[in-house]
Amino acid sequence: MIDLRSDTVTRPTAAMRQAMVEAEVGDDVYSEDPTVNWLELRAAEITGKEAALFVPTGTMGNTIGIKLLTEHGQEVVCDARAHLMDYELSMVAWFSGCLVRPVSAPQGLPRWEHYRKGLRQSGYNNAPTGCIEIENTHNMLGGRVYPLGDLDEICAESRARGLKVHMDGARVFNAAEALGVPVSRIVRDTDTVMFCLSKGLGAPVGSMLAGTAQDTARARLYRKRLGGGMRQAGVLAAAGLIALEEHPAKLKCDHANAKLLAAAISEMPGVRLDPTSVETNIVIFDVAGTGVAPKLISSALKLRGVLMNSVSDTEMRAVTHYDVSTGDCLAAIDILRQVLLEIRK
Ligand code: TLP
Repeated sequence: MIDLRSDTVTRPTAAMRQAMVEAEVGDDVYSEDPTVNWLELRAAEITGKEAALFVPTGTMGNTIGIKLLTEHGQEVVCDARAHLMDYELSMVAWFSGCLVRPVSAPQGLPRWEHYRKGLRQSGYNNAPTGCIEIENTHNMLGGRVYPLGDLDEICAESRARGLKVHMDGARVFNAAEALGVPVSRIVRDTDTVMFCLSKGLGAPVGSMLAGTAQDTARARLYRKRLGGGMRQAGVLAAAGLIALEEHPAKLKCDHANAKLLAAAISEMPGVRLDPTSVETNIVIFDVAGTGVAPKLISSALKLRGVLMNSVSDTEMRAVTHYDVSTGDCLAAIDILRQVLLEIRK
């Protein structure tokens, strides 16, 4: 199977498995797991934040990040297609007691002028805005990367109004690779950032939440409350350390493979995709013009050994990662072309 459903599907490398076997461990609820402690230290250094916390999932990292930056009854402004909005089971409401206020930009990533429209002033009828959430790279907008200027403006304008900023940086290392800048530059002005070790970086499990030392200490309590106190988690952190230290260098190849896919897919009849919009490892394309539902295309592809998800009534998504080679992508292109030809008959 050529699995292009997500970069979450990567299997741990031999080096990761070896490091897991050899990991020194302790009880992380007592902060006594040396491998977790080292991973947290390195994540803080790499993001340029005071401290970081190892959490089981990106969803938990976002949930805690928003909780740290808001008070019950406030609003969180984010893009209408943010992961936080669509795929996190309303955790902002459930755990933080806040309403998500979606904003959208007619073309792509919302800039400050769009976020600004979602802000609410305190008053008799309005719940005040607590924080702004930015997803970088933006998954459902095809792995788009925030230009640094736009990011700086959002953070500066938010700060000027006393608003906090959380970044869902599940794939912020992909953004760093695309921009050619360190992750610390991208997240410089955010209050908290979550990034995933278990997406393009390839770890089997885990995400990091970074911020101030004080916020991170509170985050430890929220993690425990959510059932995320993981005890001898050093076996997981050992793989996470390899992901963090060694795998950012591999992302370049995933981006090249995504561009290869995008160039070919954009030429296929009935498909709408601007290949120049593909900046990282996610290719989202509209198949409405084929007259066939994405779910049917997905099923037909599966029968021929290619896994690719539909992400809306008209769109499909292909995600590259280190477990798909350039050869696999070329094969997937051929198979998709054939499937589209046959299915439209
Ligand atoms: N994204 C998954 C699915 O949930 C859609 C994927 O296959 O892309 N933020 C962003 C931007 C994400 O893309 C994801 C996962 C998360 C947060 C949540 O991470 P996990 O799955 O570790 O909770």
